[in-house]
Amino acid sequence: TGILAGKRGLVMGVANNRSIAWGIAQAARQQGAELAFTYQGDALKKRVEPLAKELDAHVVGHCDVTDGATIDAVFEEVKRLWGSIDFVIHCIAFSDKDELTGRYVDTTEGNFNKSLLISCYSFTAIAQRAEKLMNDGGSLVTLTYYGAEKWMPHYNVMGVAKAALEASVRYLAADLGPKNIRVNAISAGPIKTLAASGIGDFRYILRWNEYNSPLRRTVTIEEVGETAAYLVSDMARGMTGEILHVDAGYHVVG
Ligand code: 0WD
Repeated sequence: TGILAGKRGLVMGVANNRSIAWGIAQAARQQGAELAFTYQGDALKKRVEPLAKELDAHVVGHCDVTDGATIDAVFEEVKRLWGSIDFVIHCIAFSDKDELTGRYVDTTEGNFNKSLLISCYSFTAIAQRAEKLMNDGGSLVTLTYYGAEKWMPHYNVMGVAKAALEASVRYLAADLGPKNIRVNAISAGPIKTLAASGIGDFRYILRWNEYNSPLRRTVTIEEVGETAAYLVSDMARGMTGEILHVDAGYHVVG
């Protein structure tokens, strides 16, 4: 039972039990979904396997989105396992830590390309593979941040990557809509995760959000997770190309 009963989904980007992807996986499982996880490299494999077990989820292999062959392999495995798929959750981003502080203007070409490849293009690369396994419609969700819309201290090239990611949500939604594949993003408020700890002054940003958001607090991975579960469910069947803020309302004041 649950709003995702009978649905099968791939969750990409679990690094540990603080990951937003983990919050989404828990909520999706609670709502009845059957899940599969990818991991990035052997170090994360050891973390992801026990987490997958907790949710009776499959582990469908190593995926480094900078290597298209590993994306192909993972979707081949999903095809072998299930034949088709109902949703994919993309929780993947990267920038060199040294450039998540100081000025955007100092971004190097190398880190710009790598950040855009991993944080933006990978969602399109995944959509290409997912489309082939979504004969009956489906749903794709990615994670973005308010730094795509407004300047934020230290977010730098990630803000530019997220702006491109949000634009790609709209283009993918238009391309895949005729196949009843919905494409949406959640713009999450700041949450202390591994990736976030690389951002300069992150604790200050958390505190600032606590003081200034309408709900006077930050959000949890459980809250982001439950919104994602709703987005990939049939309850959200009329929504695509949307950027949904789960940020305690910060976007109305910031
Ligand atoms: O405040 C936050 N934490 C927010 C995060 C606010 C709003 C949005 N987000 C976004 C992030 O930008 C990201 O897109 O949510 C998504 C998930 O991030 P997270 O849960 O905050 O961070 P984390 O638990 O670190 O997961 C991100 C994972 C990587 O972890 P690490 O920390 O090891 O880089 O992205 C994956 C990896 O598992 N990842 C990759 N996966 C495949 N191929 C790659 C890659 N090349 N690079 C990173």
